[in-house]
Amino acid sequence: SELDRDLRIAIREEQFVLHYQPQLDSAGRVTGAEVLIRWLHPQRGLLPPGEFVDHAEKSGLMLPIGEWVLRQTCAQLRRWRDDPVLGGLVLAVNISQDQFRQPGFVPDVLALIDESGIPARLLELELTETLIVQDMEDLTRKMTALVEQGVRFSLDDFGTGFSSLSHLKRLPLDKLKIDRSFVCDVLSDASSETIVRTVIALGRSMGMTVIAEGVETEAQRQFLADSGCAQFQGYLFSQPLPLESFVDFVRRSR
Ligand code: G
Ligand code: G
Ligand code: MN
Ligand code: NA
Repeated sequence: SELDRDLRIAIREEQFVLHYQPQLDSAGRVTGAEVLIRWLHPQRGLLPPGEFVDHAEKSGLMLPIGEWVLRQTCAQLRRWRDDPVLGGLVLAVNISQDQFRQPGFVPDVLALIDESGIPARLLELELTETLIVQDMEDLTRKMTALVEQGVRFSLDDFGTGFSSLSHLKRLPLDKLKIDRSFVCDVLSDASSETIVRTVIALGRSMGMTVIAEGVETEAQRQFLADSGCAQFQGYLFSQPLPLESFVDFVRRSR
């Protein structure tokens, strides 16, 4: 298809850019960002992932794209390494199922970290529930190999899939991301409120950091903070930003 052909060109010519959505702690300090890809299409302009990620996953093209994202992220962490303000920021990268299931995933990630000379603890990999409910054996082995080197894992969109408590217990996860569908009506829907409180308590009791996604109002942030949520991400603070704007945002927040 046309999209397929254009994506292959995009990969070859590196027509992608990364945007960074700030993540903040309860004191309002930026702890890092989620890295989100956009396609700078020569005719159609800046395209969000919704326009191409599904297609790229179906046609296998998310593998080279995902590798590019990881490489760029490590390069960015390297550029910030010695900066007193930017040097400690954690960058979280979305990992697609196919990408994680590649036999070479672990050595590839470790090689990227090694080549770029960054502390592995600054790289966070976001996995989805769909990914973690399959082949626990392979999953645990790969995650453990990376965690032993310092890489961190978060579970994205938590609460929307079918992961169970035994998954959470067995996997070396550092962070739970409460899905924004619960956050958006946490103050208006009793069951969302219960889910949010329960997820926060669960994560904390298992030693995980809990982050709320899609925080749009101060009232939501306050409720989440009062319930013990440690980190926040959403339009209340910032949309995903181009690099320079993200750096400005971090410097202003200090
Ligand atoms: O950028 P936006 O806020 O529209 O992101 C939509 C979704 O696209 C995200 O929730 C995420 O799942 C997906 N996405 C964004 N960047 C990447 C990426 O680099 N790799 C993968 N696999 N998915 C991404
Ligand atoms: O990986 P994930 O699908 O969670 O990616 C985050 C997506 O959520 C991105 O598309 C981002 O633009 C979007 N997003 C981030 N913050 C908010 C928010 O506060 N409200 C809404 N509606 N969407 C958000
Ligand atoms: Mn994500
Ligand atoms: Na999400």
